[in-house]
Amino acid sequence: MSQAIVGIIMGSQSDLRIMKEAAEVLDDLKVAYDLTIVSAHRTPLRMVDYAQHAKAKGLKVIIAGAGGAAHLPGMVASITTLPVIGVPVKSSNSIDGWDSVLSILQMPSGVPVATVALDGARNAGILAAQIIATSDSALFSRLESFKQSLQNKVEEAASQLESKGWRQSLH
Ligand code: RP5
Repeated sequence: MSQAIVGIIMGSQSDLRIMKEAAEVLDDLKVAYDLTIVSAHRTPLRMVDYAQHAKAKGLKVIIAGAGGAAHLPGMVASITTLPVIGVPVKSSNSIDGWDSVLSILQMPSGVPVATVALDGARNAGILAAQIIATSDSALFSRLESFKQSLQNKVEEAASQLESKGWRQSLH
């Protein structure tokens, strides 16, 4: 396994069902990552330690997911200069998900967190890969193939729909 360049962290084990989607897409794109639990509220000193040492251990991007009062991405971004992608998770302590979206999204000027959609861990993984691909041409090519596959799927579905008609396409 090569050196991790993306760090995936989450506030609780209960976030893994969502956050695993970032890991899965990074596996597909052959981007090395490490993944662990770091809680802003329950292990604040572990969070500080993680953020302070992230660059030195070789990470280039951090993906941080949390639910409810989701302070992890913003607090990590306040400590490190690495880009941080925040994933709002709809969790057991969420009111409706907006609480975690707004906790991560509404950062003060000077401390950005690139916030993806509610439970949008897959997009966080893709965005992390895109950031790294700006200086990795092989990864850039893999991402171009990935984008092409998205286009192909829609075009195949459209031509099937057009040839079979919408009633048949429901089955
Ligand atoms: C947040 O509280 C975590 O990120 C998780 O989404 C939520 C619930 O945590 P658990 O009570 O399931 O550990 O800090």
